[in-house]
Amino acid sequence: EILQTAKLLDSCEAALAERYTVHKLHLQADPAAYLAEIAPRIRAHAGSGVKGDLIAKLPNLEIIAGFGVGVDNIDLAAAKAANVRVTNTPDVLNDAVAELTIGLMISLARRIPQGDRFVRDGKWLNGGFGLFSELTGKTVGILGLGRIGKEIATRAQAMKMRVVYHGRNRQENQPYVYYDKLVDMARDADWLVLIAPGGKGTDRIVSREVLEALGPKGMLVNIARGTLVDEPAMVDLLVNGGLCGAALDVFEKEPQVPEALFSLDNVVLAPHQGSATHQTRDAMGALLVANLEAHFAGEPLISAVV
Ligand code: 8YV
Repeated sequence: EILQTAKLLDSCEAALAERYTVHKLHLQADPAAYLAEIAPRIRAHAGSGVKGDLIAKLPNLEIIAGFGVGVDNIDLAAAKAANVRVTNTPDVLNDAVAELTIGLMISLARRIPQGDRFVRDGKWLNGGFGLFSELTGKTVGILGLGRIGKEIATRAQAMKMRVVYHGRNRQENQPYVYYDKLVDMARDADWLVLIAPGGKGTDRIVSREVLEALGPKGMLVNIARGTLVDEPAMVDLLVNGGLCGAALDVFEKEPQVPEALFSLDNVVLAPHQGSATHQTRDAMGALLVANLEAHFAGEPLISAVV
């Protein structure tokens, strides 16, 4: 018997229902009472967003199969302490996220969403739209040259950009220049792309100082987690010209987005859709299920975090 506490992709829910007895806590009239009754029978949790107090209520929990590569919304320490395995869905979303990153960058540089509105609003009839910047020849600094970061780097090179990176460590066999200080990379780069994991280790790593180093000509792209950025400082700099622009797929308190951004022309906003394609979400769902199957068959987990 497995537990779900939020809706999952339809194809993933169907695959789970074929294999397991699934309890959907989020659909219960009295979730607390329902949980108290089924808790001892639950051996797995399907989906991310698992706090330590839920783990504590499930004495026979063996595994949390997360949906997503990021595990910042699963209490890994509590899982480890309770001897509960945790899996995520890495790799299968690399291309989709990298693709959207480049899409957002071109959208921001060339003002594609604004141009669309300009045409729809009939403003073209009164004159041209304007001239903007392009990616060609610019330097992009990538924060987090992991699996997705490398896919972004390859695509940025295809856009004739120069790629540099910052992360905890310099990586062997990478053709890109490494910066051991984020602030130095931000100062030298035209674009700063964030694709590092969320969680305590990266909380507001993109501080006001880093944003000021990126500066009035700098473009920020966040495709990772809102928590990486000092969001109030970012908004302030975007409003006051301290940053040239930002393309943001993620925010600190989703789905809340700072309203000050809505009226800005130098910003492109997206609703956390990096992995949101049919093929990628289906693959993520299939990997979640495959991890559960491996676990219950006593086989090695495919993508274990804990
Ligand atoms: C979400 C993501 O998981 O993989 C991640 O870490 O942020 C996304 O793919 C997705 O929005 C599902 O909720």
